[in-house]
Amino acid sequence: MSGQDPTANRLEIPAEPYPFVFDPKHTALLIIDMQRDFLEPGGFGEALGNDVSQLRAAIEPIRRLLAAWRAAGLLAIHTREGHRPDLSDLPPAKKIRGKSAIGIGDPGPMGRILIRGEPGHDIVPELYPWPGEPVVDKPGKGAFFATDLHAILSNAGMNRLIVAGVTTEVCVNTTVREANDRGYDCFVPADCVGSYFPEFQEMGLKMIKAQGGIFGWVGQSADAIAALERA
Ligand code: C5J
Repeated sequence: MSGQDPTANRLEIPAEPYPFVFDPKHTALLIIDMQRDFLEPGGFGEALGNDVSQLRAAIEPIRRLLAAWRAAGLLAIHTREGHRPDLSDLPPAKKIRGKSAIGIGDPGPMGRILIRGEPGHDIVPELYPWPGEPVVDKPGKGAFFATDLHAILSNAGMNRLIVAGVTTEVCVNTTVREANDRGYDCFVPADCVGSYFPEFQEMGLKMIKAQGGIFGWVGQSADAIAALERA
C-alpha cells in the first residue's frame, strides 16, 4: 500500500532481525490488555501469586510511546481481555483451567474477575484510552479472535502494527502471530511488553524475531519515538 501512495512516508526503526520500515499513516499502535486486574497490586494477577512489578515496568515506556503517537495524530487501539457478565462467551475449558481458588467471573479484589464493566477489567489510568480511540474487547488471548479488530484496521488502511502490552508470551505473542497470518508486519518494542516471568519475556521476544523475523521485529520504544520525531 505505501509503495503506491505518493505521500508515503517511510520511517525506519533499528530492530532485530533488521530495521523495521513503516509509514505512520498506515501503522496502528496496538496496546494489549493493560488492565488493572493484570497490573495493579491487589488484582487478579497478584492474587494468583504473580509479581505485578514485572508488568508494571512496561507502563511508563508505553505511556511515552502513546504520547508521541497521539501527538503525531496517529491511530492507537486498546484491547481488554474479558467476558460478558453472564459468562456466555467463556468457554468452560477456560473457566476451569488452572484449578485455582478464584477464576474468571468470581468476585475478586476489583469486582468480578475479567468481566466487562468491572473495575479490574478496565485499563490502568496511566494509559487510559482517549475518546475516539477504539477499545476492542476480546474473549480470547489473541486480539483478532472473535473481535472486529481486523475490520477496524483494514477499514483504516493499516498494514503495520506496533504491538505493546501484556503478557509477552500470552496475549502479545498470540496477537502478533494472528496479525502476521493476516498480512500485518508487527514491530514489538521490548520495553513496552511485560511478563510475570523473566524467562518468558526473553523467549517470547526471541520467538517473534527468530528465523529472519518469522512473526515480526523487536526493538526499543525510544527508537520508535525518535523515528517519529525525525519525521
Ligand atoms: C493472560 C494476557 N496472560 N493478556 N492474558 O491470561 O496475556
